[in-house]
Amino acid sequence: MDSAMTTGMHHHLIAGKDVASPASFESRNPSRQDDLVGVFPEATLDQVRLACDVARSAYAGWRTTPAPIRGQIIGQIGRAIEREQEPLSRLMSREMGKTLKEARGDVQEAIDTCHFFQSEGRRLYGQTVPSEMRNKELMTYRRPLGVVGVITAGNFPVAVPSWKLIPALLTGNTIVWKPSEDAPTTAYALARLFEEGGLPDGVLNVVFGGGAGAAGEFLVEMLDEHRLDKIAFTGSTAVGRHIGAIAGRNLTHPTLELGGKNPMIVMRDADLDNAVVGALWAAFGTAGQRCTSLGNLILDEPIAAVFQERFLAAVATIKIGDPGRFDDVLYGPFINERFYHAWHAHYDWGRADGATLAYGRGRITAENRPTGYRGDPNSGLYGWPTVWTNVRPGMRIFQTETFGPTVNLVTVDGIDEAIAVANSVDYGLSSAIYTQNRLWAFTFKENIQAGMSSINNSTTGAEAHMPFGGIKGSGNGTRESGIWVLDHYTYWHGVNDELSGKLQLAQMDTEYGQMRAPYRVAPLADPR
Ligand code: UN1
Repeated sequence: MDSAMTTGMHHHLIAGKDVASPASFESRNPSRQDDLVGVFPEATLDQVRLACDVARSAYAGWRTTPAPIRGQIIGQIGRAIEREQEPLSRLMSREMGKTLKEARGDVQEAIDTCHFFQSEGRRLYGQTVPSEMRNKELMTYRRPLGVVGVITAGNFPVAVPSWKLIPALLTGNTIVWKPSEDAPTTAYALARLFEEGGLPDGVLNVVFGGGAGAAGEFLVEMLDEHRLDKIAFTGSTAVGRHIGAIAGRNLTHPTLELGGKNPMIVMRDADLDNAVVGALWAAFGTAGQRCTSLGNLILDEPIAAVFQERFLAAVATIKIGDPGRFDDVLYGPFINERFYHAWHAHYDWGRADGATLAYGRGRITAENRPTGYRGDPNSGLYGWPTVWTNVRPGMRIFQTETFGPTVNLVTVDGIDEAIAVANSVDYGLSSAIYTQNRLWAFTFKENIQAGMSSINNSTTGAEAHMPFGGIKGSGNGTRESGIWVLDHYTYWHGVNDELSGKLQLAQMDTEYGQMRAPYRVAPLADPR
């Protein structure tokens, strides 16, 4: 990765050219505010509009490029990302604060997505369908939608954009992407690798800036101007509802990947060592800043006390700090101040709800630090791992996504109550159960309200070729990844080809009447 990608003033990428804006914003390392990672232009409404118009002009050429050729370009992008995996991962870890191990996984998810979709360019199957007429053929085709707006979050700055960009491009759409202002340098470097892969100018355009009142909101407005045919968004449920309403009034189908308050059930027969490790990772990995992070840990009564004891002992050993300096930390800083404040506010809710604060003391500072903290906590925003006990469904901390290092422990009696409690939130993204009992695992699978479930594993860690997405407040039912995502970047086009040289009327000029019925049904009595 050349150093120009990661230093100094960056530009929007529109029509294959660098475009500047009058205003700019900075991206800083959340572990060390004195480390300036990049300076980025703040897109104006006119620039977002221009990017959409450029994508529209590029659409005709891109949609008619043979799909296997588009697939080959996706393959080339994948190889470019693979070559740059290490510098890209380091850049990501520096810019948004996840550990290097996790950053490598994030980049790997994009590489996996490229591998998957490269060969999808040689499938993109349609169907041939028998006609009810002689000398007539029916067939179906997947067609691209047109210009797609993509808005992504900073917690997975490579994986989550790739889930959208790669299938959208493979199926022949052109794109305007507004990456998160929390990881713009990582996004810029990724976009340059997409360019290197051989995308024609204007097929992928990138505009930088904030969300509300800025580039993100401008991009959504492009639906009302009929400059976009679709929008794909990963972020909060509140913003997702707003985008969904605008998309809906324009009769477009948005992709909405929203929040979660993901449950994990630990049953009385579970392998507790395994469950403790799984819960610890699910709740505190990425500092709880995954949409798939564990929110509610639901414990079956006979093991609740012993599990709680072992879990709290494990929480006390968690190592936290700047992942750029210490490679053994479980998690680093908050990605941004907004996430920190939202998480900090949950301490008030927990107290007001009457839950018991079993572990955690807010922001980590030099004077207020857990033993596992390494380095200088004042250089960034770090949160104590936080554990609440005596939590009940209905409490605000039980119901609301916190997006930070905190988990609620809830005690239940048996599988039926466990599932009912797990389902009693307005989200339905991910879920997990620890049990050795196959019937309980089956009952969970059948009844849990979630788009994704794990049996004896974490709520996080979806693989790149499985359908990713949720139900209820976690989204609108769209899925990312694997073959399922194709339906969200294409529409089905049914074609009938009349070869008979004459007008044959469907349903009317068929041969049904000439066929002998296999049995006779008594005719209905004449009503007259
Ligand atoms: C997200 O937090 O938006 O399943 C995505 C996981 C990751 C993706 C999370 N593969 O946890």
